Amino acid sequence: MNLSEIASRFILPGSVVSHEEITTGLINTTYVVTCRSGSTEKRFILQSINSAVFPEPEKVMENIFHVTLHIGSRDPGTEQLCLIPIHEGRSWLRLPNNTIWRCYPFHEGTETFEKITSPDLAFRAAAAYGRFQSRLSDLDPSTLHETLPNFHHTPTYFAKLLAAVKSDPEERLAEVQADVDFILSKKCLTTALTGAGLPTRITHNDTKISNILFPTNPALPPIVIDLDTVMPGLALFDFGDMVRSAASSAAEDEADLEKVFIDKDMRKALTEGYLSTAAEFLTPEETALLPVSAEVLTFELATRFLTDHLLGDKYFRTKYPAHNLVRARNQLALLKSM
Ligand code: GN1
Ligand code: MG
Repeated sequence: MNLSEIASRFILPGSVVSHEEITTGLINTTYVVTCRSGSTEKRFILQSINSAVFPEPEKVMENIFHVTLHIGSRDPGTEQLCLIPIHEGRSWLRLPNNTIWRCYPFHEGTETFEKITSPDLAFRAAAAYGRFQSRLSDLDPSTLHETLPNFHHTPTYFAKLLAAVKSDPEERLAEVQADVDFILSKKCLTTALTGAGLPTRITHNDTKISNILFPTNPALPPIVIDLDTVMPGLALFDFGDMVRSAASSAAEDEADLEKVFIDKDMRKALTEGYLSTAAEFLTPEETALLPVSAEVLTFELATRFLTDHLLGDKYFRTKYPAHNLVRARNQLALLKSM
């Protein structure tokens, strides 16, 4: 089935006139599809879920369905992510080969950033992620599937790195021994969040800065996208990952490590923005651990990238052979600057 045929299974206006792949995400396959009805063109996002990463993609869709419905009902006036149903009524499409596709309206008049440059945007992004958690704070976390068990359980990633170091299937260890040693020296970070007895909430779990759509009209609130990993988690997974991503002076795969460090003004703006919407539900214990959460999430992603490099780049999509190593070293440089 080609892309236009897949698109035509969703309730879209008119016929598909073009489509283009977007390759910024590291996991799923994403297209922008343009439909024409009469003289009007409208764009949509059509995306298939990577089933190597998400073994139960329909549970991912059930979570997204549940969460978008809840947010939509709590805040009907604002533009949110919403699923476009297929003609048979469901909010996603399952093909005979078990691939799952979903379709969203393309939010025109918005922009995304791989790297953020103004504290004002940082504040708005952080307030949006805090608002996202806040809107879900009256939904019971146990009503969502844990689609990726232990997704931010840092000790699990640490153990996976140790196993990869031991097996070294691609014989890449010698080249990265210093990186491995640095990670081992930071082992105490592994349990800083998961061992702290913090409350389980509904969290986004992938709060990188490129998962926010900023309306070009600054009066409008940002839109949180990429809800694949929405599930029970700790509030600080989201805060830490957001600081990791948005307060870095450089893109996640900048290879010149001199350019990679934490931007303290940006971190301050993110903290203030997050607290502007999250302070109402955070416990004092959570608030106290905000600073360390950025270190934990940076450490965790460095560990994940390095493990994937050792295992032969099986998880994260790469654009060149040592891409995951570059990413891992980038995150380690960021961590050292925190
Ligand atoms: C992946 O799907 P995407 O590209 O937004 C990853 C995140 C990482 C991120 C790093 C399901 O996110 O955990 O932080 O790459 N998502 C999954 O860019 O593993
Ligand atoms: Mg994602």
